[in-house]
Amino acid sequence: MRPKRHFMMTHAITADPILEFAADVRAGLTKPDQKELPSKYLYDSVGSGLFEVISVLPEYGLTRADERILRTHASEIVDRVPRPVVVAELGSGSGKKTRWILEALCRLQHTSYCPIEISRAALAMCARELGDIESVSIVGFEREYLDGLLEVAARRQKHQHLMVLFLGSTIGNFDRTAGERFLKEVRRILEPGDSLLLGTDLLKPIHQLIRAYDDPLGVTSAFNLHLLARVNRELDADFYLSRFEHVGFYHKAARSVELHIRSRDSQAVSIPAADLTVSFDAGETNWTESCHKYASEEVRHLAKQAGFYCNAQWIDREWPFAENLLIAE
Ligand code: AVI
Repeated sequence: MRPKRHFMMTHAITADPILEFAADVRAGLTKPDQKELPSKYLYDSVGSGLFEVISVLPEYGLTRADERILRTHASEIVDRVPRPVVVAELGSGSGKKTRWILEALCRLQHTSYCPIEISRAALAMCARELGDIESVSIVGFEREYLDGLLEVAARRQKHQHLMVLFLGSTIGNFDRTAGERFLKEVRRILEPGDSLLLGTDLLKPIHQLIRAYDDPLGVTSAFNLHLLARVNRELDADFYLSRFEHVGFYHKAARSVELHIRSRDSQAVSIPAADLTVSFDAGETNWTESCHKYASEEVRHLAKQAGFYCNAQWIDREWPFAENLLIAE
């Protein structure tokens, strides 16, 4: 007999996404010092597909390390979490990695799982991926992270704890100050005893980091440059992709890999839907994403600053990556 699937989705009422995209592109490309295109726009269906490919590249060990820890330690992780518990995941993606946690938890209790995502397609994929787990009900929230989390927290019953999953080192795409601020916001929504399972990519040799973000096959380059193709498609712009190139370099002071798109020559690009013509000097770059790397003790300190204590840390041996179980104080 086919397992019964429980899936619901709540939609957000948002402003016109194209107008928002145009405003963000205009604001980013008119910055006086460093032009930028916000990294959140990398993750449309093309970008998310390319990121799935990045995550299986031999040079990019982050996702496999994350999965290895969750697969190996899921029972131990859920044993440490106060129950009964509702699970909320910030940026679930396809939901593949979450299976281990949900299966371990569903052996102990019926589990409500609430993926929070701005992408409706990712929520649907996540429901398909995880809907066959016995004793799970899935309610997807098409929301920004904190808005979605507020809603999940408001809906839980008095006796239920919350376990928040923030996997895959997405925290690393915030700069350190913004990351700490974000964790504090998450903590403010939680009650003492609630938990946060936080994935963080750890510091490693620079040559290894550079290869992970500038792979020889050029998938990360395609992932980065596709943002220009998206601006062309959605905002009627005329970026010639071959006149730009992907750059990934290590920023020592920030302890992050920075992704930029560099103009190969001096040129002007018109973006009618953003009411903008923008000039690039030869060699000038657009900053698109930063990927911060942490030391394991730094994560414990960060947790403390944000109002959590670090109950346990699991570190992968092959690819330095930590899964951190933080409990709200
Ligand atoms: C989504 N995030 C955790 C990835 C990272 O490694 O910071 C994004 C990425 N960008 C290029 N490659 C991977």
